[in-house]
Amino acid sequence: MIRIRMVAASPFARKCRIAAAHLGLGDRVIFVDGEDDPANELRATNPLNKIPVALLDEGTTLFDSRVILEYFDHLAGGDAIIPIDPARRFRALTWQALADGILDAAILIGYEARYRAPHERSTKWLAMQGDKIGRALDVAEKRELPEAIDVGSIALACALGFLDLRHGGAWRENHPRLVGFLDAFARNAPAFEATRAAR
Ligand SMILES: N[C@@H](CCC(=O)N[C@@H](CS)C(=O)NCC(=O)O)C(=O)O
Repeated sequence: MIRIRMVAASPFARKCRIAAAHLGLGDRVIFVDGEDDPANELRATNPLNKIPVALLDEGTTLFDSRVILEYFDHLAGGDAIIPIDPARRFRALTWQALADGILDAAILIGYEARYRAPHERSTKWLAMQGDKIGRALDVAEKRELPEAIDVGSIALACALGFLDLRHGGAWRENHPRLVGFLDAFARNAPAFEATRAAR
């Protein structure tokens, strides 16, 4: 059994939860919430102390979410959420990189508030992170959006879902095509709604 450390609100863990459900790996993967890993023993198997981290039966540790998704694709026989066809493959991987970049910036904005006292916070640095998100969303809005369920669409859906959860969904106003993408993704991948965090 593969054990994966997560918390409900983690968008990177959500990528893994959606992928596992979509690929029918539910009987091979257990997602362990923070409450069930109070001493962070599972989390500490990643020296970066980040989640998600996966612990395989034989003790092998896998991180980060991109590697875990690639492992799931391998378990599913390949060409499942990471296309083999080069054009589709590198398009999907680039969508994933863009979406993960949105998430990295969004999470750093949250950490600024969580880990720095008000007098230590840098508006310049926060603006820099916000600009990354804004530019990435504007570029995504103009591109041909992913239709299949793959690492690209899963990551993009999780990024937009996280902006809804932690950034008030402001992205929706000026990005109608991305709103359409997310609605379609939620219809096609029921695990998206099933993994929606309450807070
Ligand atoms: N590149 C990593 C990012 C993972 C990540 O940033 N996870 C956050 C939670 S959503 C975390 O563990 N942050 C704790 C930290 O940065 O120390 C991935 O794709 O899994």
